[in-house]
Amino acid sequence: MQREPVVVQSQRARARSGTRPAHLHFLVDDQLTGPELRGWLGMERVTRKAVAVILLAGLLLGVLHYYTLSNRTESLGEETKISADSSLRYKQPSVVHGRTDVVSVTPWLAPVVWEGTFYPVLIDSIYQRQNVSIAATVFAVGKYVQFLKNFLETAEQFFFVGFDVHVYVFTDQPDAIPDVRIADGRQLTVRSVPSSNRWQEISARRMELIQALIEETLLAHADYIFCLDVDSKFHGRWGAESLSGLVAVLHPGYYEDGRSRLPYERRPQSRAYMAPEDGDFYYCGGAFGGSVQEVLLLTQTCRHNFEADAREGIEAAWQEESHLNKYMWIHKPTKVLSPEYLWQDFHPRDPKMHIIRFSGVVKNYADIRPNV
Ligand code: UD2
Repeated sequence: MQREPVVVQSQRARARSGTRPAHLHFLVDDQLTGPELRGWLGMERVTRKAVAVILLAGLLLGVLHYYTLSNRTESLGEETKISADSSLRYKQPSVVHGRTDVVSVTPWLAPVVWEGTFYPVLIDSIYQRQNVSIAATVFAVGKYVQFLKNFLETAEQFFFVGFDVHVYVFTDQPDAIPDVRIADGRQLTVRSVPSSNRWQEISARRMELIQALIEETLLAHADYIFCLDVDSKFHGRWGAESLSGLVAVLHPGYYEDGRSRLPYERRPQSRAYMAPEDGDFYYCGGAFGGSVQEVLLLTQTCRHNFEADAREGIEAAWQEESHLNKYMWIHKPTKVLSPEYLWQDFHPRDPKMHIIRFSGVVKNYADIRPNV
């Protein structure tokens, strides 16, 4: 009897066409004999093995995936337990009620920090979980050492209480540093700096010395830094609500003024020049900060521009404060602190300041500065 034509393609033909007829099984079972059939039966065995291996691998992957997911859910459960800690039981926040007498966000969406815009316990717990360390610099050169005791004692009471804080005092009189009790977890380091017969130079050189401190030490040992005037004292909490990448403080003398009244450097020859149509706010040189990386960039730039100006015989109206304001105009601060964070004692109290956290003491410039 003539054999029925075999409908099955040869292996080579299949490889070429890349297809396999759907009815192949029937044809192989019913009609193939000899080497072709053995070949196909061999192939079938290989195919079955391959399918079994794929199924097994799929099963293993499924089991693995299941365990990974359940582990992740368990660790999320742990986090949920932590966030339910009693330190996080606080009044429900509202998005429709809040302070209406002040603005609490800039046009570039950086928070402006005022009393009543944050929950201290909540914000502290967020940063405490990150184990952040905070450095603070303060300069006490010449007669300004007299302000150190008050500054350091009140910092112990109000500045980042409960955090890892390291205060760096820069002075030309290391022996005159007052003996102040420092709490556990806090440190104080004294660094010697040269004196100067010009207060402008003492004030402005802070940028260079802070830059060196960050490069030599802080990049490896601190997360955030605040640079503060020594002729000041703390009166209220200054804590984790002030932390951010680049932090500027609104100057207490100009926060309600229009651009034309802000004491920016107005001479185009200076690198601190601000045109009449430039400027957001006027920030003070007596308090600024942020992450050590951001403050490093700020100090490098301000120092470079101050020194380049000096080589061309120009000193900006308010020395490094003018350069700081130019910097903050170009690189917007990521958080702005209200004048609660640097008030001046000679100003009458403004009812918008629900609290004064830090303020400059009244001083007689003629008595304490090396020059007028
Ligand atoms: C403003 C700024 C200040 C700085 C200055 C312009 C505020 C509140 N203050 O303050 O930061 O930008 O304008 O340069 O924004 N110092 C000494 N010994 C001296 C002189 C100064 O240690 O003989 C240090 C000290 O830490 C002092 C700081 O430099 O706090 C600023 O000097 P200032 O307080 O005399 O400057 P002032 O009041 O004009």
